[in-house]
Order: sequence, then structure tokens, then C-alpha cells
Amino acid sequence: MLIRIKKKSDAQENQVTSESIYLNRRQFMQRAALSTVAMTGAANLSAAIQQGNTRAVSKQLASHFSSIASTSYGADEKVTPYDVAASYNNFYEFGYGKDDPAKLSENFITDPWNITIEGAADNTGVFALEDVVKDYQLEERIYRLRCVEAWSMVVPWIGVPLSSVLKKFKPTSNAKYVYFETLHDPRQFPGQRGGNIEWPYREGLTIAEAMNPLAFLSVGMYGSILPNQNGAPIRLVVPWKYGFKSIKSIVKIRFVEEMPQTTWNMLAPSEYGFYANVNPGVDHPRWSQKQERRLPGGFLLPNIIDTEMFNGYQEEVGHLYTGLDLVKNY
Ligand SMILES: Nc1nc2c(c(=O)[nH]1)N[C@H]1C(S)=C(S)[C@@H](COP(=O)(O)O)O[C@H]1N2
Ligand SMILES: [Mo]
Repeated sequence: MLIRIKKKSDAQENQVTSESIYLNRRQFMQRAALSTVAMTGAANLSAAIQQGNTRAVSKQLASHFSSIASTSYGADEKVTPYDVAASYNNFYEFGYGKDDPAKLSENFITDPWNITIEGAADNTGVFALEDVVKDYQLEERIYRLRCVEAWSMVVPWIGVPLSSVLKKFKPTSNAKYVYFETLHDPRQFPGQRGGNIEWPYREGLTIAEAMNPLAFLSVGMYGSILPNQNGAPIRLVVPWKYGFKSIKSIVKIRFVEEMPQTTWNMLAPSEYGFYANVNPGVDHPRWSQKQERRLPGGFLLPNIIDTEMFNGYQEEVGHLYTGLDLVKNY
């Protein structure tokens, strides 16, 4: 299945991929036997992608993963190898090292998983993860992810548009912002037993940002469910903003009237703003944002590339900021 989205960031449709290219043959045969796997022409199989992951889809999302729609988002991008995207992570709940999340998240419990919906909406309450996403077709979208630390990757996410999910809860006219929280559980998250961060990790978007078609709630990547270190079982992906906005392992969504407090802004407001739009014209106080290091690889050409305004998604999101001073509102 192919969802046609006509945007400049789209690429030729003959390069559109499907989840099947991420699966090794054995796993693919198993899954094909179990269910109808959505397939489109999967022409150029890169060895790195084929290595993919071999994780099973958990019970709660299994039926949903039987059909994943390809989209043309990022079809011209060179996808970062799975092993890199799943081993070089920021997830401070598991530690500050880039390899801590992969090493320490193996036993993280993601099933069952509930999400609490609160605030300025008609349909609030506690919802099981599967009930939050089941009404919507899962899509694969290849997005660039640009960390404020000036590294970047390209990830094939699987998920649903954030706007679809939010509309289901019927936000009222008082809902000017959407606030998100990660699970707070120091027994499972060693990082939450101390440190400078006021847990839980929290993030937020304006309602217009949240309703923008690019904003995505991801439950998977590289053809299967999210690895724990990447924010299982559900995380936000806002590709035009620095990576820290893409909050992981979400348990709470609250519709609010005032701009919410967000983790990195609380920690260092002069370094990390609420908007955090990728912007090569606004340097971090301690380093330049004009370029980035595309993983894998070090600070050497050709891994060093120019950073683009809104991470290259200007056409899709630029209108959200008309009249806003993007230097002051970094
Ligand atoms: N709960 C939580 N979400 C988080 C973080 C975190 O430490 N905790 N790190 C953020 C940062 S700084 C980045 S760059 C991305 C990294 O996502 P990835 O590990 O899937 O590449 O997750 C973001 N979401
Ligand atoms: Mo980041």
C-alpha cells in the first residue's frame, strides 16, 4: 500500500520501500505465514538494512503490524544502519553514555502499557497502548533525526500521525499546547535515581505543531517494534526539531492552555528553548549548529554535511512560524 504525499521532501515513488526489506528471509517467511504482510516493490535492498532486526512484535501490537503502509517520506534518503540507530542513543533514564540505553534497557517492561490523556479535551482517561493506535493505519516514514549535539541519522519509523491520535481525544479550544511525559519508574530507570534532571522527562508542542502532518507517534522502526533504547513502546518523532523534542516511552499526554515546562529548557534555558527548531543560523552557546555529523562516522568528510533550516522540512512546517522571531524563540 502506498500513501501518496506530495511534498518537496518526497522522492520518486519507484524508490518507495516496504517493511519487507528490513526482514531477513527466514523471519519474513514466518511473518508472511502468520499474516498478510504489506508489500510493495522493494527494489534496492541495502545489506545494512537487510540485517535489520529480528525482534518479535509484542502481543499488544502484533495484529497492527501485519499491515504497514509505505509512504514516500524520505524515500531518497540513505537509511542509517539499524545497528547504529539502535546502539547510539540518548535516553538519560538509562544513563548518560550513548551505549547505556542499549546495554541497560533489555528488561524494560513495555507490555502492558497505558497512556493517560488529561486536560483540555472531551475524551480523557487511561487508555491501553493498543487502543490509542489501533484505529489508524500504521505507516512507514523515513525521517532525518538531527540531535542538538550536531549528529544526525536517517530512521525508517513506523507509526501513526500524531494529529489522528490527538483528534480522537477531542481537544477543546483551550488546548493551546500539548504536553508529554515519559514513564517515571526509578526501579526500571537507573538514571531516574539521581542526577540533575527533574523526572519524569517532559516535552511539549504547540497545538498547531502537534497537528502538523509531519508530527508522528512511532511504535516501531526498521520493520518491527521499537527497541527499548529507542523509546518503546511509543515515542514522539518531530523531525524538524532537535532530537530532544522527540520524547520516548510516553505515558501521559495533557492538553494545556499555557506553554508547558520541558526538560532541557528547565535544565538550561539559555541553551535549549521550547521551540528547538533545527536552525543552522542559531548556534548553540557552546558549539556551531551550521553543520552536522551524519552517522555512522566521525567528524570527517563526507560525514560532515550542512544543517538545513527545519532539518530540511521548511516547506511542510515553515508556515507554523510566520511572524515569530526564530532567533529569540530558539
Ligand atoms: N524520555 C526521553 N526521551 C528522549 C531522550 C531522553 O533522554 N529521555 N533523549 C532525546 C534526545 S536528546 C534525542 S537526540 C533522541 C534520540 O533518539 P534515538 O535514541 O532514538 O536516536 O531522543 C530524545 N528523547
Ligand atoms: Mo539529542
